[in-house]
Amino acid sequence: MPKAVLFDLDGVIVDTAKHHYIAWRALANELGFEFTEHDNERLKGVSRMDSLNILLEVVGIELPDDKKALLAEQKNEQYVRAIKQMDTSDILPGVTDFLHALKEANIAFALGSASKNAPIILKNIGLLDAFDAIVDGNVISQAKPDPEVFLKGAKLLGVAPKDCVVFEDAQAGIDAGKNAGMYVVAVGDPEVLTGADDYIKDLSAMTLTRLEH
Ligand code: G16
Ligand code: MG
Repeated sequence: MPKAVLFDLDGVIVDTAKHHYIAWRALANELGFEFTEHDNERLKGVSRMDSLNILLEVVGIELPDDKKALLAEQKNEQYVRAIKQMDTSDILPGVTDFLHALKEANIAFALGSASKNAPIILKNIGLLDAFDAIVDGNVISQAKPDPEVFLKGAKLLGVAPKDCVVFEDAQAGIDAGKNAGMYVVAVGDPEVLTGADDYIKDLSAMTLTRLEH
């Protein structure tokens, strides 16, 4: 049995991916470009500024750093307006039951998210105090696929990386978990996400028995 579990936030605990996409698409439209859901797949799990750089690469323009800082801020303002409306009904299927099962089995769990907005989201969905540790975009210096976010989580929980399981919905996050030497469960489509150890549609498919890999 693993000793700790590390959860990504967006796409695993809550579906904020759609709010990120709507805000990035609005920004692209304002710049005079389309931005499809297919293009958006590359932004999942990636930091805010890296996301903007990918978007600008996709639409084929270059901008100075000060302009990019303003655009990233503008996107974040729209995104924050959306997540301020979130509540417990936004928790994805299976999450609450699985967290309870982990608590009962005395398996520690932490958040490992690239988002600087993780605390607002967790507060709004009533899970701010549920996690034994929180590692988010405010405390990491290397974005996924760098393993920093998950290695920090394991360290805070006092558990060796090989005894940790990561739940991730983004390719960058799956790669980060594998780079950390952890067992990775992908939340999503095996045709889109590669390199994970197990695949589930959402956490309602997860049990403690299945965790025993
Ligand atoms: C999330 C999202 C990314 C987003 C990043 C930064 O990470 O998946 O799309 O760009 O956080 O978010 P923010 O702009 O709120 O700091 P994760 O790791 O929770 O999936
Ligand atoms: Mg995610």
